[in-house]
Amino acid sequence: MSDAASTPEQSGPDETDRGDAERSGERDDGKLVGQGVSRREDAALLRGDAEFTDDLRAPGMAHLAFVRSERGHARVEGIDTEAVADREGVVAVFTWDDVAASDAPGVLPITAGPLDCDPPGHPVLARERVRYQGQPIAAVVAEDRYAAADAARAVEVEYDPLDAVVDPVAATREDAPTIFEAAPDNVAVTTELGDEAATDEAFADADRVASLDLENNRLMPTAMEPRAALARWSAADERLTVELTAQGPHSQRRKLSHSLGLPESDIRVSVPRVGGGFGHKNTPYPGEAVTGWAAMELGRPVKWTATRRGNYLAGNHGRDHRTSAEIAVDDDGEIRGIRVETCANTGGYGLSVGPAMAGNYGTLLASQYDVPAVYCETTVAFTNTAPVHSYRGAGRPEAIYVAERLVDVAARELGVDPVELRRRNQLAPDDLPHETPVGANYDSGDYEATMDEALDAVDYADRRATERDDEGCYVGVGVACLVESAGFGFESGVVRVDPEGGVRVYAGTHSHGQGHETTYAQIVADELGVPYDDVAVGEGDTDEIPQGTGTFGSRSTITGGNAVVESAREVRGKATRIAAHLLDADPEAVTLADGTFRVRGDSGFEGERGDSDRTCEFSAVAEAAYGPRLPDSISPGLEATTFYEAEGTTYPHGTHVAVVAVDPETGDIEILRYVAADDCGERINPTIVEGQIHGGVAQGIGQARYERTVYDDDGTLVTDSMQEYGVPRAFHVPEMETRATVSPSPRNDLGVKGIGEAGTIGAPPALVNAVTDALAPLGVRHLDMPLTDETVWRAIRDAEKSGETDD
Ligand code: MCN
Repeated sequence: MSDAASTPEQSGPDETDRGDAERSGERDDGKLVGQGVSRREDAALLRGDAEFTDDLRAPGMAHLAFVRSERGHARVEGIDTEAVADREGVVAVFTWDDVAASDAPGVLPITAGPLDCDPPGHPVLARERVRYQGQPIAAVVAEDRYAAADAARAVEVEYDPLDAVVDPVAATREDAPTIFEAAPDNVAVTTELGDEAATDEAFADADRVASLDLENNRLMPTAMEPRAALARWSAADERLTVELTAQGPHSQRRKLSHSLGLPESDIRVSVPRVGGGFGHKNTPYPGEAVTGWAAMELGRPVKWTATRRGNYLAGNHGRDHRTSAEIAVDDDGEIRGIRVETCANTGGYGLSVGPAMAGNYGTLLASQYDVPAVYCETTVAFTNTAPVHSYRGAGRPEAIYVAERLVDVAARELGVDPVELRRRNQLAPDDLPHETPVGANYDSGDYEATMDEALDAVDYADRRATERDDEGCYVGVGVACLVESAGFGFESGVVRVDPEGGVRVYAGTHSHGQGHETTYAQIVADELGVPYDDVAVGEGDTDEIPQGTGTFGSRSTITGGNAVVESAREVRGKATRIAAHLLDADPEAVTLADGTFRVRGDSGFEGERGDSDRTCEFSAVAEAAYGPRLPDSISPGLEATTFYEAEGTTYPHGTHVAVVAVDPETGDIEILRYVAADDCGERINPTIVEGQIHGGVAQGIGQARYERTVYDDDGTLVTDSMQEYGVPRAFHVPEMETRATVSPSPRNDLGVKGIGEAGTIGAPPALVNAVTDALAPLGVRHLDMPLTDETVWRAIRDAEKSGETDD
């Protein structure tokens, strides 16, 4: 099989009688990699034994609560802390003046590349001005969390309100209030990708142009566990330890170091179990920095846990794009070009979002197609809303939504089937690797074969033939093809064997629900030739792990997985040399399987497996590695550290198909079928891969159907609780089926690509394409997400009314 070839595997309701192994497409080569091994982390989670940050306690611990801005944009004229400072149980009340009087810079770093302006960073407590509702103004530390919360509520803040702007397009208009003096037009940065002149030419030459204005709705990440930190200062060691909930301990340590003015070596960050991150725990926040700073100031442990409202107000939000997009096509269906102009909201201080999002965003606008000319201009605007940063997909769902909606609209205008238009333009396996006009370089895959997997599963042709079901509901089928990028940056992987033969694996990534403890153990057990149960996996402690980048962008398996496999290979090589020494054999003749070294057939006696009777256990080799009997040529110890960087980005792909029935009376959408066919290269654990797709699709359904973040014109968050914000519940998520093709990536040894974000990328365009397909007979061309019952009902009513008028 060539690198680009694909092998279909399938699972789903119609496969349940085929047994678990076959159902999840497992390999049958005796290796753990490829098996749907049950997640070892789940037992503790299910029993309630797992420890999250808020479960941690420290002797003498005090509790911190924030006084948050109730205004979207205002000057802070005064903070009256006197009334609460003497309250029983209150230990201290801090404002920016206290931070400024200390050695700490107290400002969160700007983490991304160049902006078009140079605004100040995000102060950990407000300096004179607040730029979004929820921005921390003061911190109250008390003996218990209730006293802290009550006192924080009692602190009086005097504001001088300023005009606010919450919409990114409005923020760039001349009459908009200025948020940072350094950016008078509120533009953080504009980016361009692709060749504008070549794209204009392609549009001029094309037979037709279809255009679409759309909004990618703002989302509020809703991890079960809100953000939290416990900080301890050791006066003896002059060292700060911060336990917190995050996606990458080392990047958190770096950011704490910047804002607290402490060298990284004086900070230990340790991340216990994390109850979901979804991208929003990968960025620095005032909460963690102030908790660390307060622990240093007070010389006692301080804990802070965000409330749900605090998390919604001041945690990063996601998406929030306004886009005008065009696609140029010839009458025979050939796509000639894509032109996109996007205004992205970066909120009050979301300084790292713009360039990062434009990077993940513009580069994927060609989706799976051979598009000769693509041009994308992105304007990133400051507004008086919470910072906007990465949320599962981080630019990729926004890009694929634009591309896949455009293809559907073009198909409608050409009068061709949307699948046929996709087929006509999809890149073939032989076209790969392929560099797109916007700088992506796709590695491998058979896009059409993966699409056919999904289409076959829903009997596409039959579905297309049905316009209304027996109850009069409009039936629609939506197809979304996706390609995404995964595998950025370096990662560290350590494999350490203790003198008794136990294997401990460390990586700089951090699982917050993805199951690395299981999948890294599968990889290392295979590579070392030791039992799976002998391999333990640790992530999350900067004192244990040399350096790391973290878990985001579906990068961990590609970077962390390949880092640990390289270390395991090195350890195995050394262990084999030690075994050869113990067995008095040539290392070339020594094999390792199931934790036992054997000398291959030179002793006269051949065992059943063709091996000799000269054996030694892995544990004996481990003991010898730390003992006195090693020859001079072998150094003591049995461990290896790898800093791995992939040869290039990988590009997972897939096709998601939704079949829906829309009730014309209520606007309700029933998802009749949802099929996700994805290709993430070699799968380490097909069951975990399937779980990742399920979770992502559930979140994608949330975006497409329910989640709408609403600010009023003053910058007050209206949807500040789960009563107002439509997080999907279990009964909103339909049964879904997964199919898989396997096109190994040629860009890393394991042949893997990422899978953590495919669901959030595929689901929104599949669902919106399905609903607009269902309502096409009424003349509905496009609807912005979320497609709530009301949105759909109004669209049907409006269409019916204009139909009546036309008649
Ligand atoms: N995997 C595999 N074979 C592959 C690819 C992945 O078996 N070819 C497995 C991995 O070994 C890992 C899991 O699937 O156990 C996800 O791997 P990967 O795609 O490498 O993604 P990451 O581990 O880097 O996770 C990041 C990704 C992102 S960006 C978000 S956001 C996200 C997500 O994963 N947030 C999550 N999945 C989440 N799942 C849970 N439960 N909670 C979150 O917050």
